[in-house]
Amino acid sequence: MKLDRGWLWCVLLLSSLAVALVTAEDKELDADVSDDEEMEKGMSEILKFYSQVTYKTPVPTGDVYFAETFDDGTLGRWQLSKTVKGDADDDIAKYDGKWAVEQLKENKVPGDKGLVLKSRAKHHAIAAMLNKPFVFQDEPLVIQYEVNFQDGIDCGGAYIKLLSDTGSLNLEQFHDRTPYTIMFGPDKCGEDYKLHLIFRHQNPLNKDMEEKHAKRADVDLKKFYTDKKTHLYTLVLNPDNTYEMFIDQSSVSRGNLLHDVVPPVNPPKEIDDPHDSKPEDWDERAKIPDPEAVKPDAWDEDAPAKIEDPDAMKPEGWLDDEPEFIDNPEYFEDLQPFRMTPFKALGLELWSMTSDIYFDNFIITSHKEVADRWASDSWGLKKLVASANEPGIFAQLMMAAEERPWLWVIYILTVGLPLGLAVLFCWPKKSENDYVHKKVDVPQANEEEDEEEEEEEPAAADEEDKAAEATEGAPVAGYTVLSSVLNYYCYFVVVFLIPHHRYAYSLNSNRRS
Ligand SMILES: [Ca+2]
Repeated sequence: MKLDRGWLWCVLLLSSLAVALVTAEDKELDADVSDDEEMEKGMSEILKFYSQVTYKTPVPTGDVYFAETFDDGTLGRWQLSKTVKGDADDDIAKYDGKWAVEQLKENKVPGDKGLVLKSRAKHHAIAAMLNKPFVFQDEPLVIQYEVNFQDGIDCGGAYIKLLSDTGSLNLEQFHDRTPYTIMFGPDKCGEDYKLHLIFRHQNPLNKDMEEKHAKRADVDLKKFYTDKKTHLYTLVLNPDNTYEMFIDQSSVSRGNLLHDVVPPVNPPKEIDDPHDSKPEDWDERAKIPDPEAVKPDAWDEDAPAKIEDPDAMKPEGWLDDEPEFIDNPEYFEDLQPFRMTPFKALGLELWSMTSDIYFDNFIITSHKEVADRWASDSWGLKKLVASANEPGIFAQLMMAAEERPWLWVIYILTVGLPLGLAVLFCWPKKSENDYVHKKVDVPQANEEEDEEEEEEEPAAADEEDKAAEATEGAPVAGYTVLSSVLNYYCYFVVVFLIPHHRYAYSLNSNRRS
């Protein structure tokens, strides 16, 4: 009897795990082909939450050089480029990529709009003048804006250029070679996920402009390009030449314009002597393999593999004191690379193989706290709405079962199994008491019947006695079995159920867009 019950539970446990495993795989496929509308319907309840979010177009709380929310739905202060890209093929050279002002496709905040790059495989260029030029003096520079790769990103950029105050700046003629002071923002091609910080530094000797690239970010950037959420990009440049870049207000890279850019701002003090020449018959080898070397009988592994070349001779005119390096004639030292060319416009000059890149809430200021406040009034609400829309594991399970009612069997098994085991092993052993009563009461009730029973099943009492003895040890064994089963159950939930539903959700949300 006991053996049968154990087997029954073992079979139940194994089969439910097996079914659940199969289901997990099955559901991944199902999630892939599930209907968009079904998922949206399931989310309608949660969407009620954000209809209650009150959005007000943010207003900068301090002095700014530029602030743009796009919430009025127009490109009023923006100028589309009417020119062509310098080195592009004629058929695609024109900056004819479309821009629009519209809401986010997903996780809309009522009343909030942004700038959207609309065309695939076209050059886009748009720019706007600042309220006043930014001059690099004693105040930091803080640039911040939002990007959402609403359709993901195959190959394309979402960086901005701060256009130098050159006097001849004409936004209608904005193109790839329009002088800029700083280029900042995300860019991706293939599996290379970049966050650019490039500045143009003027060589004080020859007045040439040279691009300096900040070192790569310290964190893996992939998720910011693929999760279809709105991310906040911030650059802080300080008058002491330090810089720091943030994504979603977390630091991803910091450094110093003097030490952490390539090529370095300041050239090396000394360079290889360009006039240092070698004789034509110069042998690069300082040592050669010993031509007479043979492995002797008593081979010494510690002996040098190479010896001085006995035929090596110093070429004629060799100067032992001749310096290998000379002073770099192009040397200069600029200890304030922060003092860059002033800029007076913000431009986006982009090519993308994926459309619907969303931009919003550009701000340029000298005060980080102004940018932070601006973010909490704008990006903060977007983030709130997006996280409210992300269903929890329970909601995901319910939504999945709405579409596939047979999943309820799995849920009941998954939840019911440990409950059943708990009841089985932990419930007071009522049967043992009945046993005692039976053994005591039955002879008083009907001796004849008892005799008959004893005749018919002479071995039954013995068996019952043994069973009663066995059940005394059952609670301890029961708890042990129960605790291992619960362990397996927790393991199953953590390893299969939770990741699966996160995966299923991400598949569904990818498909929705
Ligand atoms: Ca906006």
